[in-house]
Amino acid sequence: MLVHYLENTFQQKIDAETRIEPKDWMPDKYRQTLIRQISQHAHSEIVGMLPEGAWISRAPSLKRKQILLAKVQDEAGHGLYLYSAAETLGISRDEMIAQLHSGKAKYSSIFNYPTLTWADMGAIGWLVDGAAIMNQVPLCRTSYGPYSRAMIRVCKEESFHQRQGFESLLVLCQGSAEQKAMAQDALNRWWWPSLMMFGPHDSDSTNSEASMQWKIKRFSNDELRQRFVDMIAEQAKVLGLTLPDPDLKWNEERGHYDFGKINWEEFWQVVGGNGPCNKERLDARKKAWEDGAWVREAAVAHAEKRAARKAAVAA
Ligand code: FAQ
Repeated sequence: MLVHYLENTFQQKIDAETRIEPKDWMPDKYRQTLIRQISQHAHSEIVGMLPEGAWISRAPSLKRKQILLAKVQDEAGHGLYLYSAAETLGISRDEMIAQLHSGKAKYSSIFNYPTLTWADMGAIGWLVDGAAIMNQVPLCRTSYGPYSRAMIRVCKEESFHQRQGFESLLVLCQGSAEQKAMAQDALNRWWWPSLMMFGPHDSDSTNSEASMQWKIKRFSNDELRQRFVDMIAEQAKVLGLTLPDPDLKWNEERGHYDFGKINWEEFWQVVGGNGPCNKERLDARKKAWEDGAWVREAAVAHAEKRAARKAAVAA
């Protein structure tokens, strides 16, 4: 009876667009769904540093190196805000990291693809950050307060990321024939995986119904994917590049671009741990965690020493 009352009051708050805050009552499934989504989002930001991080030492100029360094640092910051937001729901950072390392928690499929050329840095900014913004701007209005507030800053930074990616590709596209071919090759490899970032079709999306009712998600996976295709198809014209999809065609009646079939078999293989770089990415994260153990130990020892000193002064 009481639970029924609490659930009704909770849904009324959601319907009235009142943000849910950490100390408010919430259904356990709402809490668990948020922990799942926010922690997976945080893991994606941290694992997402790896494909671009590999190019910092090989950037073609000081300017490009500075931009890439700043972008990769931003992704680290996003991961940290998101881990903090998830912690307000009662899970510890250590538990989340353990779930990533054991394979229990997912991270975005996109980061399991290799970065083969410099043009991939442009393609990631334009397409991957572009898809991230399309999905994350509505999350600024998500129903859980700490998540929605974290997303406001994240989206501002992602928008700079997308612009730098587009500009970097534009420079390549206006360069030599070889540079333009390199940009086209990067687009060919990143296009379909970018569409997969939005998740399975709505009919196969197991979490969507509850997440939409709770206003964690404001738009469905397919709606956001369609908006992304419509945006990128126009931007590709400015670059003079061709999207690798023979079925891409403006549909006057729908007012949207039609596009070809996504290879869902590939998507589920990558999500299941069998993508081109899954093992490499997880190994890199585990090694970073182990190599950083002394820093965490030193920080705890320092905090303990300070607390002991303060207690001694007070005594
Ligand atoms: N990869 O029922 P749904 C970034 C899983 S950050 C792997 O539709 P949901 C920044 C899903 O977890 C990119 N797994 O799930 C950056 C679920 O499995 P589960 C990350 C995926 O949660 C840029 C199952 O499939 N962004 O790019 C994927 O309602 C550049 C069924 O799916 C976010 O995390 C996938 N692509 O909708 C960094 C945004 N898609 O958990 C560096 C927040 C689905 O039940 C460089 N997250 N799955 O075991 C979301 O908006 C949602 O979680 C979705 C998925 C839309 C991703």
